[in-house]
Amino acid sequence: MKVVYTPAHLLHDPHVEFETSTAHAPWEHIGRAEAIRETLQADQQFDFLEPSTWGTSPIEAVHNPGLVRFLAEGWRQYAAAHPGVREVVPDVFYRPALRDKMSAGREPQAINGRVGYWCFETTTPLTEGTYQAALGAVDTALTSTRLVLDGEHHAYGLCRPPGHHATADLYGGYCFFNNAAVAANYVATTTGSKVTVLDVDYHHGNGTQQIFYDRDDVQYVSLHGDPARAYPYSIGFADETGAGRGLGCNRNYPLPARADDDLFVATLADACEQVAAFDPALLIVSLGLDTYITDPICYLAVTTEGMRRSGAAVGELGLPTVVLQEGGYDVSALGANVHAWLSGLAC
Ligand code: OKP
Ligand code: ZN
Repeated sequence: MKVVYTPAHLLHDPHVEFETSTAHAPWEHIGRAEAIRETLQADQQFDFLEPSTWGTSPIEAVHNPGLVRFLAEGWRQYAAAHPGVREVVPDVFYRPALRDKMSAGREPQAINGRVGYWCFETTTPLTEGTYQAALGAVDTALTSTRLVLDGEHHAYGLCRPPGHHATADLYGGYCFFNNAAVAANYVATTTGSKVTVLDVDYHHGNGTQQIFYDRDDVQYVSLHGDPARAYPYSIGFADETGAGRGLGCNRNYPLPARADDDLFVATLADACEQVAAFDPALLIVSLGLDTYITDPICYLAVTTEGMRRSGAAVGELGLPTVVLQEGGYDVSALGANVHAWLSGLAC
């Protein structure tokens, strides 16, 4: 199987994450992608290549160009106003309700206002190299997708930073650009055929759901921790099924605490029936390994064998499949879990 990887992710190297009212070492760090790279490189079955450069137009086909501009210049503007700052986190958030009964707001010019206008939470630091790393993750997603469009049955994009929490207009949840959504939109708009994004990360991909919610050419299907208790808390419920033309093209499977291999794989089989019924020409998997039993920020209980079974269940769909890396925070098991999932897929 071809693996697309770029060292550009090393440029996104935050040292602190503000979460649950504390500052701690980031869960999302460079060691994650390096652990996956090392494990896959040790197996001859995986054939590594670097992505080509795609520029910002496929990104702006999905994201607000204002968000792209902010991510390109925000760190520099912040560093000029606040010399010595290493990572940028908003301290004020633009909430539409601030302007109830007034006309729509405009993007602030002052940098502290600007960062809170484009970011929705505090765990996603913007650093000097973040924009270049985020572009590299999109390039990785698009290059893996191109390989599958050109005839590879499967390809894996080792994207970092992840993407599925980024909405059309907002970044957050460790995500800047929505790698899977950019790739799915690229396929749908350039080939005219239907695409499914199947999201097996522990967290609901609120960004991917939002981007495609009113569309009938891209289906979004997600298994995740119940948003009644799991991040992102406000989205990912089973009754969110799409809107307008997209009604019926969004499917959520919230899972109970401690869901084990059998429950996860049985739910995935149901989800795969929805995928088969939609009949896409190509499948994009948002692969998170944070469903793992010892993941530090999740409450599911999937084992490495459950990862292999999950990959095999997706492989049984028989679809051309692009697998894109999202979360997974037990770094000691991350390489083995990705390896197990991909081996199940390709078996
Ligand atoms: C990214 B991915 C909860 C804070 C959650 C963000 C988690 C982002 C996960 N108190 N922080 O889906 O793995
Ligand atoms: Zn996750």
